[in-house]
Order: sequence, then C-alpha cells, then structure tokens
Amino acid sequence: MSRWRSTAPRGFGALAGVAAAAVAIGAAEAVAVLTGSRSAPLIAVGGAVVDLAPGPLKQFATDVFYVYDKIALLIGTAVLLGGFAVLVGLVAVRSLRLGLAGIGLFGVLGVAAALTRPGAGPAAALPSLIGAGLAAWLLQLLLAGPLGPALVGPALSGSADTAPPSGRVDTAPPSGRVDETPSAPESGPVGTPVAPVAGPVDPVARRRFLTGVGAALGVAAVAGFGGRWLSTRRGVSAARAAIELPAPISPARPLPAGAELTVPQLAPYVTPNRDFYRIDTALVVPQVDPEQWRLRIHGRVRNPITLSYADLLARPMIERHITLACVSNEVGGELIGNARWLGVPLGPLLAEAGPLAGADQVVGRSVDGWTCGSPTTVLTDGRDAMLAVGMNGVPLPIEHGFPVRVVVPGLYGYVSACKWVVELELTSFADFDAYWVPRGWAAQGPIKTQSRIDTPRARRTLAAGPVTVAGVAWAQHVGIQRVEVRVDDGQWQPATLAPAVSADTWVQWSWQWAATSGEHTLRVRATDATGAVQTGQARRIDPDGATGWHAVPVTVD
Ligand SMILES: Nc1nc2c(c(=O)[nH]1)N[C@H]1C(S)=C(S)[C@@H](COP(=O)(O)O)O[C@H]1N2
Ligand SMILES: [Mo]
Repeated sequence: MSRWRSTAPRGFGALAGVAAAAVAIGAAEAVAVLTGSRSAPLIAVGGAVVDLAPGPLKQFATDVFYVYDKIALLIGTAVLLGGFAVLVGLVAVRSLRLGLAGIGLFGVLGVAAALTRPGAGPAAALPSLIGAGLAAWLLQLLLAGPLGPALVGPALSGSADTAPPSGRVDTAPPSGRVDETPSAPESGPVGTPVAPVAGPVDPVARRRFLTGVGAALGVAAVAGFGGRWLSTRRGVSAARAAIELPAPISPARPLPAGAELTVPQLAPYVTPNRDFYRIDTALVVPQVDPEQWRLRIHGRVRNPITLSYADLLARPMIERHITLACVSNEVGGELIGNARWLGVPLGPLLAEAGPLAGADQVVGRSVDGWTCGSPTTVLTDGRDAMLAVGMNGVPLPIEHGFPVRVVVPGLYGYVSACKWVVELELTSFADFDAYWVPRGWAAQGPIKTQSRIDTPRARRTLAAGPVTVAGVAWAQHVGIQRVEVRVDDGQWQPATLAPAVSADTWVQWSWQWAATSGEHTLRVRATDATGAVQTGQARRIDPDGATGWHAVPVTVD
C-alpha cells in the first residue's frame, strides 16, 4: 500500500503521458485523412525510418520479419512512442514545462518526417502540429488542470518534488470512498505513519482522473480508427473495380498441356494474386486515382511523352506470363511468383521518346518517391518489358502497383518492377543511383538461375518407398534446360520437366525417389538453356541475389 502511495503521482503521470500520446496519434490520423495528406505522424516517422535505415539494418529487418517487417516497424514505433509518452508523463509530474517541451520535441520530429516525405506539401505539417497541440492541452488538463489528481495534504508537505507542480491540494479526507475503488490506498490504520514521499490520492479525484484518461483513450481510438476507415473508403478500390481492361492484341499463349503438375505442396504454375509475394518500402499502400494518373517519360530523350491512363489503355496491349522474383529471395525462398500480366510494351514507347546518346539507364519513379533503374538496352531488346495494368485477368491489385507498374522479364524487382509508377526518366548509371544502390545493392540485377524443392518439406518424416520430389526452377528470359536432384552425396538424377509457356517463366519439375530409411538430404540444381549449371557456391542475397543449391533434410522411417 505504501508503495502504491509513494508512486501514485508517477503512475498518474505515466497514464497522462500515454493518454496524451494516444490523443496526439489518433487526432493526427484523423487530420491527415481530412486534409488529404497521407502523412499521419506514425506512418511518416516510420517511412522516414525505413528510408534512413542503413542497408544492413533494413536487411536485418527483412530477414527477420520477412513480409511482416512493416507491421513490426509500426509496432516498434508504437512501443517506442509509448515509452517516450510514459517518460514525458513522468517528467511532467515534476515539471509540467519539461513535459510539454517533450511533446513539442515529438511534434517537431513528426513535422520534420512528414514534410520530408516525397510529394509532401505544407499541409503535411498539420497532423503533427494539431496532434502535439492537443497532447499538450490534455497533459496539462490531466496533471495540472481540473482533472488533475489531488493529493492528500500531508504528503504534499512531506515531499514537494513528487507532487504535481500545480496540482490542486484536495484536503477532503479519503475515507468513506475507499470501498468503491478497490485498488485505492487505505487511509491507513490510525497511527500508521504515512510514507513521507507522496500521499494517497483522493479516490474521487482519482476516479475523475481515470475517467478523463479513459475518455481521452476513447476519443483517440475513435479518431484514429475512424480516420483509418475513412481513408480506406476514400481509397481507389471503387475506381479500380470500375475499370474494364481492353483485350490484348497479342494474347498470352495458353498454358501447354502438363505445365501444371498435380503434386500436393508444389507451387501452382500461375500464382493467384492473393498469394503473390509483396515487397515494397511503402508503409501505407499508395492510392493512385487512375483519372489523375500521368506517366512522364522524360530526361535524356528527344521527345518527352506524357500519358494518361486512358492514353495507355488506348495503346495496343500484350498479355504475357512472366515470373517476377525478388533479389532478397533466399535459396529455397518464396519471394517469387508467376502471373499473367497485361500491359503496353515498353520498347516501342521508349523508341517514340527517343533516348539520347549515353542514356543507358531508365529510372522508374513511384508516386511515393521510390526509384529503380534498368538498363535501356534490356528494355529495348525485344523482350516483353511492359507497363502493366492487369494481373491474372484483373486490374493490378492496389498493393501490386495499381494503376500501372513496370514488369521486365529477367530482371529482379528492385531494378525494374516499379509499382505505382509515375515517371520513366532516361539518364545514365553514372549519373543516378536508384533507391537500393546506395544501400549496398548492385545497380545491375539480372535474375540468377535457381531451383527450389517444394515437396517434401524440410524436416518432415516420410514413409520409406516411392516419394514424389517436386519443385520449380527458373532462369528468366533464358529458359531451363535441365533439373537434377541428388540424394545425400549420390549421383545427380535427371528430373522430369513440365513444359512452360516461355523462357520468361519458371518451370515445374518432379522426380520419383525410392526413399530408404534414415536421415537424408535432397538437393536440386538447374541448368539453363545455354548449358550453364546453377552454381553450388552459397552466397548471400546482397548485393545481387543469392546462389547455392536448395537442400531439404528429411527423415525416412
Ligand atoms: N514503388 C515501389 N515499387 C517496387 C518496390 C518498392 O519498394 N516500391 N519494390 C520492388 C521490389 S524489391 C520487388 S521484388 C517488386 C515486388 O513486386 P510485388 O510486390 O508486386 O511482388 O516490386 C518492386 N517495385
Ligand atoms: Mo525485391
């Protein structure tokens, strides 16, 4: 009891700090939505952290959290913010001014982060300003205003330094209400010396304070979640649903018979959109209205071009199966998918723009400022590089780049597959480093030949006898000639290749294994159409993609 007593004001401070922070974040979220800026402080600060984080650190986050790294970052930011809020509250109990200064500092951080986000206007400062203002007002209302916790007189005189600086002194005896608030301190048996540090808070005042905190948290939740809800409602889902994609003048080749093996656990030949991996630096998915969307093809070109979405849809379209892969895909990893993309070929468009001499790099720029750079020669060598508007028969899903993204067969996503693309700038590799390059990744990112065992899964126990080993292999824009499987240190055995639509997609393969009892490791390797065998030398994903053989240990009973 006496422990509670002595820390009571501190607990109040901490609670007030958290309530103030919650109101700041909630209000800022609502203001961000209402003012149309997509820069609520948590997102803006998180985004700044993402962009400022040194490559290895971000890599660590990606390794550890895989696609959940964004959620982890937001939770981390929220936990840090909570800690900071508690600190501000504790400080405010001793000095309200210092506490308010803490809030001011946080507001400045929020404003700075919001204003430096790509495409942010002056209005981006509003959410943080208003949030910080409300937090300051609430903090002093809770700690020094009419909602402030009132301390019992004697304690105040006992120790001034833990008392609220301008807290009211409520001299009402705390008796008689104690039973209504079970965790409230007893007034103490008569004769028990009151701890000299701080006094018990009058239960009535305490309840008033807690009600205030509760109300603040409620308002914060309503503002925050209401804002979120409104922003999704205001998003571009409706615009996307209304789009009717044109038919391609050059349709996708139908899947050859047998391209799809019916083996459980084997990745389907065409990845459904909902299962397609997602990688990007965007903490909130950019909402780009197709009506407003423009693509500028500019830089070192003879004829700069600006296209609207309608202009794009009016151009002849192709539809192709293309397997997209992430450079961060570990050997055996899942950051790869195969989809049927509908879009406008990039080669002819770039030819119309007319690259000038030395323009060896085409930089794709997203509406959120992210950039990637592809070699001009690759985009104009006749391969099906495209500005994609459709994915597996529907308009691009918003998280996969709606309304328009780039897809280039044979290049990792980080050097080519710009989602929410709004600019293609012709420049040179010497003159411009795209987003990931200064963070330690190679400027050139052709996809490496790889193969993966999908079944059996690692560390499974299998019954001895016939076992189907199956998986996928890829060497985009080159093609796969052969896949081989090896058990332990045995001979490489040829697997059966399923047919593929083109050299731009992965192929499925399978191999029948007469499994014998014991611990075994299965390995796979692919050979591309030029005869180059996938290297067994294990290398990390950075700077330009992992190499090595996928190994799957299993137990056979
Ligand atoms: N705007 C934007 N586009 C982007 C990225 C990004 O961070 N921002 N990441 C790229 C990377 S690293 C990859 S692997 C692919 C992934 O595309 P997906 O999410 O549709 O699978 O998108 C690319 N396009
Ligand atoms: Mo990627």
